[in-house]
Amino acid sequence: MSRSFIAAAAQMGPIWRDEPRSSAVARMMEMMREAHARGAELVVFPELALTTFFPRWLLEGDELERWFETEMPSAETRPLFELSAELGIGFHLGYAERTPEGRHFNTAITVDRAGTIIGTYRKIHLPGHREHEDWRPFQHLEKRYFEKGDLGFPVFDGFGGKLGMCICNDRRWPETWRMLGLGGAELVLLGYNTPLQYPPAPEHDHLQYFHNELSVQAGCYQNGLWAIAVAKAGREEGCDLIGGSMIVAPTGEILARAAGVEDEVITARIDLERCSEIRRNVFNFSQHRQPEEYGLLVTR
Ligand code: CDV
Repeated sequence: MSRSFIAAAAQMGPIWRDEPRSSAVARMMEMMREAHARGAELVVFPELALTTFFPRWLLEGDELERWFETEMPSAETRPLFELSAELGIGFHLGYAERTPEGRHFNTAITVDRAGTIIGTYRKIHLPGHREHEDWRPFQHLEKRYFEKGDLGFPVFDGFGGKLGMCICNDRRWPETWRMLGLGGAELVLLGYNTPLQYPPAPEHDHLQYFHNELSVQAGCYQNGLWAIAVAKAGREEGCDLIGGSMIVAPTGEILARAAGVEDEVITARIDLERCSEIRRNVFNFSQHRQPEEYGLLVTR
């Protein structure tokens, strides 16, 4: 496959609490068709793209378990895999995973143009809190509902290059990007659900879009790689989520950006050869990196 191809970010507007997975999948299939019609060979969907962002509520037992997928593809998601294979367009998707052993992860997969899963990632930086906190306008119980990912930051072959993934809060951590950059990733795929309100520090609410761009642009530039960052956006069950989905070049430039907070497809041409513009120059790791000076990064 050519190392230069068109890719799409498929931002999703809100998913309601009682919206069936089949409805979310139908919305994704419509955007997959649009991305394909616009020449895309890869389309990226958000974090936890099949359901509403359920960690905003304290849930127990079956009320909680019903948000998790026990197989992928499942009866409800298989149509997306079939359309991918029919159109010859790959995709990336986030979902809540329950393993056969009963472990729970916030997971993302990448699927190639034949509809086959080629990469799996489980979220490592889980934000929020473990116990219900009354003072919050909404909960963020990712630390309660998910285990820390146990797959590291895998880099795998796909779309003519090396791919990596991360999920939402991971994008704020330089360590995520550096691990992927050191692993050789040329394109990072990621989804997010980022509330416009951050209740522990409301003085930063007006910076939510800025911090999103700052994190992704810095990650791309400092590691000489591409990223496709995709939101679930809009007012979901009374909670406002930022949009701002974007496709970012290794220079840190945003080449495409979503305009609204609804379902929206944006596209850009990704040329993986362009990673070397940065990697052969200012961030030539083998020439300029000084790992012997970075001990604190892993000892504390
Ligand atoms: N889904 C997330 O990981 N959201 C976090 C919020 C809670 C700060 C984020 O980093 O966007």
